[in-house]
Amino acid sequence: MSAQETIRETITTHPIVLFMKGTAQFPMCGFSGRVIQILKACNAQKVVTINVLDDPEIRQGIKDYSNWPTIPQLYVNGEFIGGCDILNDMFQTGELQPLIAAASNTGPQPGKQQAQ
Ligand SMILES: N[C@@H](CCC(=O)N[C@@H](CS)C(=O)NCC(=O)O)C(=O)O
Repeated sequence: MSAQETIRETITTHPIVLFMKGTAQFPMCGFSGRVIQILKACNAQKVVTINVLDDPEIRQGIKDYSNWPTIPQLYVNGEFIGGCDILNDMFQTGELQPLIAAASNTGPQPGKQQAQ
């Protein structure tokens, strides 16, 4: 699977995906760490994080996919929302919270059987 296919599959399978440097537990960049803080403040659930430092093709591929030059990058329901500055602004204005709340309630529910 190409990097572009992997990215497309990941962001369409999971409602909230953050491409970042490091992990949620150990961010390796202040911008990525700030976005983790913002997502926690929004009480985001089911966040999938992708550490771009693990894979140079994903690191470049996500920039090509979104046509956005930097990491972190947040996707909600398959749509690129923004990087650290945009998310910070959206959080301050209160625009981000309902978006994250809605996405946190979408997708498969743990422990519940999917309809056949
Ligand atoms: N202003 C950016 C800050 C993020 C940023 O500047 N990221 C840099 C340094 S971590 C980056 O991704 N550089 C390209 C790279 O490392 O591949 C934002 O709002 O997200």
